[in-house]
Amino acid sequence: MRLEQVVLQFVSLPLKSPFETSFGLERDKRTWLVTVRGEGIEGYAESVASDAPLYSEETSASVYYAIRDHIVPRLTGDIPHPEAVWEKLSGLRGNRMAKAAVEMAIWDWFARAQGVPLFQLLGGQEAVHRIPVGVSIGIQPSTNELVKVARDYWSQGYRRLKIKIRPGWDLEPLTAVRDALGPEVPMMADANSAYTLDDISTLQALDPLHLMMIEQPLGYDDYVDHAVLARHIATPICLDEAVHSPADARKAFEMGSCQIINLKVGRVGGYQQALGINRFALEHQLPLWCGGMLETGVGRAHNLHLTTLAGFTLPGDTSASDRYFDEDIISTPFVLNPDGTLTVPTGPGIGVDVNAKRLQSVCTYEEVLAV
Ligand code: OSB
Ligand code: MG
Repeated sequence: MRLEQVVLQFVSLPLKSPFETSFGLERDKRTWLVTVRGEGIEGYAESVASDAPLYSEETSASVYYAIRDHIVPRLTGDIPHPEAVWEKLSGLRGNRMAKAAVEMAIWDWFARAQGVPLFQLLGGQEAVHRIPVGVSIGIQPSTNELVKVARDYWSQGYRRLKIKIRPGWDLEPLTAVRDALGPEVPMMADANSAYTLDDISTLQALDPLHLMMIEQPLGYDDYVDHAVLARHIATPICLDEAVHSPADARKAFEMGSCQIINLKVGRVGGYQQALGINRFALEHQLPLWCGGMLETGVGRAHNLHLTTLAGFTLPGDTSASDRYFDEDIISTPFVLNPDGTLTVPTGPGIGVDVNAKRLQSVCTYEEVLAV
């Protein structure tokens, strides 16, 4: 199959409430929606890069230039299968979020052309129609507010609560949620690299809370200190922003830097790379779960298809559309089933469609690139 055009649309979609992490505060989901076109079919995906290089080095601006100047010019010629895209882009270093946005849209395009749901093309488990999901709770103005928010999500049916932490917002708020909701509630914390080895005693103090894991406590590019920390705390360590590839997953696992990986397909360069990490995880009984980047319904649909793979054994961050937005950009927003799951769409490709009118009202810039 051949591609003819790649359309970049910048979307600024207001979040229902600001999302605060140790690295910053986001009020809107700002992303590139990528549409690939060819042979009369379109495919869709979105970038997970933010405007500022706070979570990752990549930004909305770097994603734009990487796609326009380096990725699209390499998409000429036959694309026999979406797995071939990674190879076409292999000369380009880094820029994995930019590569992912295009590669994922091509998987959707290809699956739609075949008339099959994306999870089938990915080799996902046919029997998995409902994905158990949790919710990621940003830093709140007060502990009381956090307990209120946590209680509300838990009563909605979410399967586990992830609470963002940073120095000064850790033991006290986590203990308050544990005390309010009880010992059975699956809870975890995400530090987004806010700590160093000087904080070992603070992190040890979290052990009695029996968290499922602590996500990315130390440096965003570090494996050595995480391996040291792992020997000093009982809480399992999960890596997020430090893992970019199957090779990274192997190194982090072999060094003992993590016992769990948060896999975001948009972070690691797309499905070809995500499938490689999934294979490694299965071979080594390394638990995976699907993270999120506050995606619109398009990225959310991709995440659900990814989570049908056998390596995903823990509830992920793919919450319902109404946890993020008053009005999503897809026609049928994702709703939380009473059993704390989201349903994987079964139509061709990612199985969701963009609401053109809604998209138009939140799209601030558009550019059509010829392949
Ligand atoms: O570290 O997982 C993270 C959102 C933006 C950037 C980084 C992270 C997150 C989340 C939100 O935790 C997960 C979601 O609900 O999409
Ligand atoms: Mg994280």
